[in-house]
Amino acid sequence: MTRPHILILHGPNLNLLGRREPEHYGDMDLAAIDAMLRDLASELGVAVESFQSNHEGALIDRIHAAQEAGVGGIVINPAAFTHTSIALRDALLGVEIPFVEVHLSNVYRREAFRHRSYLADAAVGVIAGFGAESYALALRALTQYIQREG
Ligand code: CA2
Repeated sequence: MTRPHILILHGPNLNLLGRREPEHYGDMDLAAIDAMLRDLASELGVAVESFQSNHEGALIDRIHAAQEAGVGGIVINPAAFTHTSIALRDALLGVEIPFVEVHLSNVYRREAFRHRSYLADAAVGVIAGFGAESYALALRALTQYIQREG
């Protein structure tokens, strides 16, 4: 059996991680998070690929390409698009790939506009507030979900 393939998507401004706002987002930069996820993926027996974009359309194109490539699951931190993007929601629903929504910060302890997600009710689950560990928890949980459901 081939290893399940999981796509990690990072939304806008996450390329700035590690440089500012460590009180919300921790001090790891995106390259370190992706490296941590690659190590975890080999432990879990899955393949991961990461992609970051500041552009809504580029993230949507990547989601469409994931379907063509037979990706089995998506871990996505949609960043600010969480709170604004019906287009991202439609893309994720359109490809029918199970996904987990991830946030570094606990968005429910922050401004009210961060409490609304256009994706959460369509996700397998949501993990928020554990910094970089949120991604690791999501990858573990999604791997188990795919193994169980697939
Ligand atoms: O907590 C999260 O992971 C967020 O998705 C991060 C988004 C924010 O808009 C969401 O409400 C919650 C912001 C990502 C921006 O990251 C930065 C990192 C360093 C410096 C500036 C921005």
